[in-house]
Amino acid sequence: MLKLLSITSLLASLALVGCNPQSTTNAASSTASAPVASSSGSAKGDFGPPQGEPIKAVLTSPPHVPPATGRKAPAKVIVELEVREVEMEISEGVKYTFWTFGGTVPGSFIRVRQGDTVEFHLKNHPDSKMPHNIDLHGVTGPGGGAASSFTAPGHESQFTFKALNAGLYVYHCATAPVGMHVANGMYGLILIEPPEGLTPVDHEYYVMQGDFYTTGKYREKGLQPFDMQKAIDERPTYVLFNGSESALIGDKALKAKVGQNVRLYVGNGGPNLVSSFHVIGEIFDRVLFEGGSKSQENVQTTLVPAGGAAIAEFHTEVPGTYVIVDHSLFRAFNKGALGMMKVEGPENKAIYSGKEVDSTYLGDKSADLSSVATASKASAGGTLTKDMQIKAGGALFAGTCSVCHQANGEGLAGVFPPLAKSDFLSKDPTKAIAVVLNGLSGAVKVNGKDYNSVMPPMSQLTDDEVANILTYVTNSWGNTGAQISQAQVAKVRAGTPRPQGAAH
Ligand code: HEC
Ligand SMILES: [Cu+2]
Repeated sequence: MLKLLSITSLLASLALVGCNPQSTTNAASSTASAPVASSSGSAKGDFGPPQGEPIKAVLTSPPHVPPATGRKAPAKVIVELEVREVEMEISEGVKYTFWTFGGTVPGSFIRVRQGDTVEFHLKNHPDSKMPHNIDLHGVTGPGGGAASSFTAPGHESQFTFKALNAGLYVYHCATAPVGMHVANGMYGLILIEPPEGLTPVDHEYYVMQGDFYTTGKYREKGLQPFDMQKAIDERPTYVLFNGSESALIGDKALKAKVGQNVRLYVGNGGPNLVSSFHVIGEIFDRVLFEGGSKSQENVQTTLVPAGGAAIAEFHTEVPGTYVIVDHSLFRAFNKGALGMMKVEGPENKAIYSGKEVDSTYLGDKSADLSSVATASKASAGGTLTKDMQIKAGGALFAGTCSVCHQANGEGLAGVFPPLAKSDFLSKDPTKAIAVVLNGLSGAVKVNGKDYNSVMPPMSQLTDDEVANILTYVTNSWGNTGAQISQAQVAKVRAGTPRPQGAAH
């Protein structure tokens, strides 16, 4: 902590040295001569001592948000937050040991009013292995509470602060190594309502992005440990909303009806990446950017810095699935930064002609991937059957291959060759492994017809994913029925020289 502070002050003095001397003196003298009035700066949020009985804060798990405080006077608010280290699913069939504020990633949502006096209790569950603390960006004071809240397993600490500035603030653990505590999921949001409150809306939701670093590759099954080197290199395996690939997918999608107002409290825990937050098919009518008090209108994509937040509001006009992404798109489609909002209600053809186009953006996110996890588990336990492989492969094929080769395997005349009864495939099914891993280009003849196009490499797929997809393909649409194993795929992968960066 001390070390951190001294680095910060060193940086600050370096910055001053860099300034032109004239402006430095001016800045220094003006701060020195102007007395700090209670009506200026942060102190403007001090509305005097708390009134009435202390209130226990309602905390909610994502994607839910506590109700508006509805108060007109400052109160004493008691917040009790418990740190728990829990194993949870980060992706279908993939477990991760998260460190959490309140048992969820992101941590419990806290809502108070500007001028409130907050008595903060941080508990660390006795089963925890690590000490933790909390730095709330909404706190005025050293370390944002971190200095007063270092808490060993089985202990509790307490500090009090006055919420002087209104806004949406990130909180996070600041125990060394800080980056690791944050990467494990230790962040959340605290809303400090302005005194007049926020305009009522039909739905408020809590969505927070974070980047995660596992030793295994994306979607590699089993319990995955944290990878410190990947974190230092800023090469996340997952970029997620609300701590899991499926947090806002399918049944868990955010919901609204046509004609409603929706407010999203968007946070970014980082630890490394900045989010280009976007809802496909919506335009934010209003964004309180950076979680502050100023708003911008008609926004397509809003930047949410690591350790920052934004409040995004929009009105729903037409029904359908709206896909929530980090518009740094490889994160959305290859690292999990994708969620959904389902809007129900009558069509409005004057605004949009209708028809869902889910598959364009959703890929395998719209499929049920539980068969993939089942097959993977069986494979690890040595009980994998061909049937399990076919089921898992079918789910993956829908999201990975069907855009080109079509769901029925017929392809598209002159562009995408058929996989159904393909003589290329039936001659030697193992040749298809190399096609999937390395792609295919140049002239090929399939069932007597010429193709001269490009199939991109799909080396991002894991060995068992490729094995299952190909087993599905060879056992569908009247194909010959071969079974491809994970070991066969691994062998082809290892035996294929690939330029640096293309390989896995
Ligand atoms: C972006 C479109 C696209 C996607 C996605 C795609 N392919 Fe292909 N695939 C092609 C094209 C184009 C060719 C022919 C390449 C050429 O002309 O050289 C091809 C050729 C093939 C062939 C050899 C020819 C044949 O028809 O038997 C196989 C096998 C194959 N793809 C399997 C797959 C599998 C399995 C997946 C999913 C993991 C997949 N492809 C995903 C476009 C695609
Ligand atoms: Cu911690």
